[in-house]
Amino acid sequence: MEAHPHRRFDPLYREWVLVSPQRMARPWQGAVEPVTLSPEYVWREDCPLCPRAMRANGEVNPDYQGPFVFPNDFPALLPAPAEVAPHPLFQAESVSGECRVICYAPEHNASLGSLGVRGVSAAVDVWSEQYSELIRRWEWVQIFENRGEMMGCSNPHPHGQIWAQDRVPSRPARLGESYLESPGLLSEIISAESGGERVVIETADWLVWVPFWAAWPFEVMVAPKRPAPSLAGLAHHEREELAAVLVELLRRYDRLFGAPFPYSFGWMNAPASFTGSWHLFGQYFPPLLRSATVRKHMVGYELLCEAQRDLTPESAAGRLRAG
Ligand code: H2U
Repeated sequence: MEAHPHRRFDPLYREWVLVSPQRMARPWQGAVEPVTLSPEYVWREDCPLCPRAMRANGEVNPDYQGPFVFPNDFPALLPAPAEVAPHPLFQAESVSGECRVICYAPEHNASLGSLGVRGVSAAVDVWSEQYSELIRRWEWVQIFENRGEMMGCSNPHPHGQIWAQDRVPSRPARLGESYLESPGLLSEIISAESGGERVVIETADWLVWVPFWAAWPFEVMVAPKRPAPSLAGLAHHEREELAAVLVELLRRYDRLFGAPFPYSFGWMNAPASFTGSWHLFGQYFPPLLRSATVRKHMVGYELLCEAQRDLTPESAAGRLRAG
């Protein structure tokens, strides 16, 4: 498998990925994107996420000291569902929900990883509280973060988002089907990966690894070894260990190419009315491939057929471990 094309199956989302390790030797003439450095200011009046600054809707943020959550002024989901017309071919359905923004810290020039274990612990607590509050009213609560311009992040101030809605979206719905059909699936995967060549960080309670079927070059999963259904179901020691694990992972990411590592990250917490046994995990999807400027594009074959990668997950894990 180290030198020949093969396909790998993701049993969680039920997708295949084409792995072509022999292509790593090819000359590279793809895009080289310029590195844009975040402005190094601790506070910026013109940043709507900074303490005491005015947001787009005219509200002034409080002088917050720790994590600060506010309703997204440009929400993708609205609380009241709209009427949709039935049609046999062009199916539509109503959806309702709410969106929030989480500023992890007041410092404009920080990143989640740079906040250290205390700062990340505070973020873990806020993620967990937000999930607990929103899951009482909504079926699905998606906590996520886009880091870096490359991932469409609109502002370098360290922040994430929450979208809560009345319906389980497509990918988590597929994940739910896998959990219902194969109870204990993620526990089995974790046991099989533990101590192995795809592990990046392993502690008593947590495993961070490049999944066997990872689509993005340095994609990783973060999961508690005990099958807690959500962040809210974690024990105190699991939360504390999680903060340390995330700080370590984010440092390794930033060290890999010597620059802030862009990614999309999110938590897969249990839906409100899920009847099987859900196993929480987090996923990082970073676009970088060869350097801080050379990224992987999901184009051509990937758009038309399925994800494809050259660097094997085993090599990616090795590089993240060594970093
Ligand atoms: P992103 O950087 O991932 O786009 O997240 C920033 C969010 O902050 C974005 O969803 C919101 C945007 O709608 N925002 C506000 O709610 N108010 C503002 O004044 C600016 C940005």
